[in-house]
Amino acid sequence: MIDLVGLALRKHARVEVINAIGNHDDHSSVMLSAFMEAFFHNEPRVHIHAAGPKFHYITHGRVLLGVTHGDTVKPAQLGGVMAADQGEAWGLAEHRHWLTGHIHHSSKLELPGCTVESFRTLASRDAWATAAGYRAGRDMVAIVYDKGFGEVERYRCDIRLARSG
Ligand SMILES: [Mn+2]
Repeated sequence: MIDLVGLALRKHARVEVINAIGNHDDHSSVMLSAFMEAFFHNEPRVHIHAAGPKFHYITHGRVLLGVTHGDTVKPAQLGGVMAADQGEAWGLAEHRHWLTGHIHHSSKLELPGCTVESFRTLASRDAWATAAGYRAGRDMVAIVYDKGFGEVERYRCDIRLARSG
């Protein structure tokens, strides 16, 4: 994580980090954020979001992003959660997106006013997931949002590419 933030700082003026608590890391996400906050406490360009809240929001021009793991709220409810939590930002935004994990496969739901997208994981399947028939691929995604036009670019890094260093 330190290396990732260091790489991002070479390219960007400001870096925000969200370690969204999932259903398997109630404490390690909080610890990771506390450690990163301490590590970067002399770097004003880095903002580590407090790990406690279950829902995180970032406003970027007319873009409003919501981040949550996805284990506590059904995707169809997330539009209302964003509107309730971020009423003013919701009104000013034109592009509203939830970024979630939890189900470990790609999906995208278009709700009135926002989309809810889930992403794959880099982690390998455990015995339970294998036995349950889950076979989703492993990758990570970088998305570029224009302040006015919303998503303009998207990059996908396959697990094999990530490993090849
Ligand atoms: Mn999960």
